[in-house]
Amino acid sequence: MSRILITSALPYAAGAKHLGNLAGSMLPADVYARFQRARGRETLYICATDEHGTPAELAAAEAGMPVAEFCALAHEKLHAMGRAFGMSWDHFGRSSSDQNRKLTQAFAQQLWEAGFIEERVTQQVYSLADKRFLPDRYVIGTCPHCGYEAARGDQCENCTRVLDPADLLHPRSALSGSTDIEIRGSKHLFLRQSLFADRLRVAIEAKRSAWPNLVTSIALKWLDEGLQDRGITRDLSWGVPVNAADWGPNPDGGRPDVEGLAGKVFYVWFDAPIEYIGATWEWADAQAAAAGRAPDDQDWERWWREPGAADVTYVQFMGKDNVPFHTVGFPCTLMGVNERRDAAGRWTPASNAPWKLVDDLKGFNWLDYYGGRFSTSQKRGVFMDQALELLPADYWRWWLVANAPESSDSTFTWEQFRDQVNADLADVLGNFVNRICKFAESRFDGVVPEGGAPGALDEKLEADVLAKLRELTGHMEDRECRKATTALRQLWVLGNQYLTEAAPWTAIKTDRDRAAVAVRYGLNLAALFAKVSEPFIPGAAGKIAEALGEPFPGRWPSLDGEGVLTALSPGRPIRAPEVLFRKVEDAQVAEWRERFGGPAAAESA
Ligand code: B3M
Ligand code: ZN
Repeated sequence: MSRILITSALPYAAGAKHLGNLAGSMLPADVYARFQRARGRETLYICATDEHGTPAELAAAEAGMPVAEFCALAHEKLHAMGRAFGMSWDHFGRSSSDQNRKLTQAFAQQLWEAGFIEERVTQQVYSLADKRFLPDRYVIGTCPHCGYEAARGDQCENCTRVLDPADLLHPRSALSGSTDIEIRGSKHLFLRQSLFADRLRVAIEAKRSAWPNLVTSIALKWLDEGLQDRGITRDLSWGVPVNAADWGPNPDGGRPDVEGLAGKVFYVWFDAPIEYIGATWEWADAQAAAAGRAPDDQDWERWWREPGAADVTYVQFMGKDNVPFHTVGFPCTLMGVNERRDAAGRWTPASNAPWKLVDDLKGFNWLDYYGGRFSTSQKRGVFMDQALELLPADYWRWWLVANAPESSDSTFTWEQFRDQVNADLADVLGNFVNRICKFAESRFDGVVPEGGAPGALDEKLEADVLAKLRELTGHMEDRECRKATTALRQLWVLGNQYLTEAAPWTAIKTDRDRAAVAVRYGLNLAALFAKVSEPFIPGAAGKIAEALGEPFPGRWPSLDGEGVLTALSPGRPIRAPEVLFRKVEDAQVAEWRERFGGPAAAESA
């Protein structure tokens, strides 16, 4: 059986995240990780804060804090917030860790010595008012491709194109707003991505039927536009220092310009994906420390380096703006470290322990707020910390997965949120579990009843449940969020339908055995719901499991039909859980709409 390695895009250490950030990476990755663990697969779900580069520096400046201190605090906050939303990370690391610095510097050195990194003097935006270079997000201006006026120097948020600060029209400083800007030469390192274009195209074409269309089309568009070599260093002080003094000659005998590169750091998008590996190393070190053992590189390399990682399936989750960096940028780094290219353009392995490339990539569109963008600066939409003040995590998890922006953008409205969580969670799942458990408590002394033989209705339930369960499992394996929630909802509905038809409250008046069968099947169904709902709504699933005396989290039910509704043996004590889901009231919706901005706020966006 394969092992499953899961990463979700690393949130910038730049303050609170809105629900859209959660919906398009961390949450679906968590649902998938929980599912794979329940299936009995050895699973490792890794995430971290992305702490370098201009996003963190700008946020620290705004908070008036030294950047290292700001990042440490932001990491703690994001870690706590993620846990409160039920993120089952095996490790939540930091891209500023020693492990990541070592890996980033080692990779850069190998890429240089293999000839994949080149030095160039480039034209950088320099602010006379701020007396400094302005890389990436330090510059704001008009996107030369789509005309969006608030495009940042690293990427246009509107058309997702990756930019260079010098590309922007009407540039201004994000620090001072000054337009007193000039272009100055500065020495930088470039990753020669263009050498990888043909190989990348073959690799991405091969994934056309496996990856979402969104992902392959973004990646191929990038290649079609002609893959550019990418600057991987910046004139900043916060980041992984360029360690050129340690490097040997490149294949032409060239030495790096140590002086010209002094004081520079690697570009955040160079070191951030490497942190997927770095965080795995952090995890292994923490595991060893907790067990009182000496750290062993094998513990993390078995997830990341062939041949040990040959049985690992690596799955990445991210929003669409991150796709180019994961389909092109990071693979170039890893291919460059894994292989050599000779003067004739032939590729050969660079070592017998190549690093693992992504197997499956799940990309998401945007989640909007009343059709407009969530906006931190304009205080529009709901942020992770606020959401949990209003309602438990399960409500948000359910709605966000059920409405995941998979094939197109999707939009959050308080009205739809209310209607859907009330219908699915309170009326269907909560109501079913409550009815069956209460009835067993009052009429069967709070134990799983024995006696009676299953009839046609019960056998039909078993068959219907098994069919839906297979469907749900298939959608989960395929990481189809919406389809999976639809199948799960239909499974819950089967419970209420069964109870209505079997009507144990009527049967008990004349045929106690008949009622016993219905209650036994109903309780078993509730136990099954706890198992298969756990990836989505772990809080409520845990309460159901506890009420039924079931282990939690449990194993995903077997699909061969053996005992799908007979896990609870007669005589086992059970009790009704506390109310699983309170309904969201109209008055709450009105209040929250007011507080977080409703359609009007979105229109003015
Ligand atoms: N921090 C971008 C973002 O938060 C970035 C992802 C890094 S993944 C290696 O949108
Ligand atoms: Zn644009």
